[in-house]
Amino acid sequence: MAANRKMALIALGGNLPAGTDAPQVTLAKAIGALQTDEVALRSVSRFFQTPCFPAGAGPDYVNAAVAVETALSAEDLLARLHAVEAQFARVREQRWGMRTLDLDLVDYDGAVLPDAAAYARWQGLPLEKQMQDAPGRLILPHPRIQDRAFVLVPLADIAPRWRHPVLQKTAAEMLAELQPRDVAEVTPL
Ligand code: PH2
Ligand code: MG
Ligand code: MG
Repeated sequence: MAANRKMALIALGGNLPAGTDAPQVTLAKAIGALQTDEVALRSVSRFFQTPCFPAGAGPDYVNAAVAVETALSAEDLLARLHAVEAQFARVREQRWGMRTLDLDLVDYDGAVLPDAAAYARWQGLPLEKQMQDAPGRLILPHPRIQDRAFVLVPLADIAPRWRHPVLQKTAAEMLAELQPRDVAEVTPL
């Protein structure tokens, strides 16, 4: 791999079968497919069963997280994630709709994109706006990390000391601030 490698964190999720594959099978296959000459897998979390958010909007998800080391730019890594999603039969219909595979770029080497002001706008969006408005470009770190047990539990599994570049809290600290009830619902498979 090229000398200029970056660490990235990716959240995985799925709540629909892809053909005959259950979500956990799809996730495992996707982790395999992610790896190329330019994307090296560094760690993989346990897989967790998580209640669908928003509650009642669909079947439970399987969620996980991986850390990779990559020679790709953030944009090229995102394009690669979308290509792997497409490979596993994801059809992008509805924002936050049910899906066979969702690969979200959570962190790319601590980058704040497109800039701190735009990040703050996305992070502060009320829930109903979050559901309507999809950002036209890559926002990093992922604006919802600190709110979601289904992201933070897998993340804390592989990178408890990773520090959010804007909030300046570690994954373990953000997890400790969630409602214990929400955290308890995220159960290892
Ligand atoms: N992803 C969503 C919407 N809702 N719920 C759970 N439990 N896990 C997810 O990964 C998830 C979700 C949008 O990407
Ligand atoms: Mg996504
Ligand atoms: Mg997602």
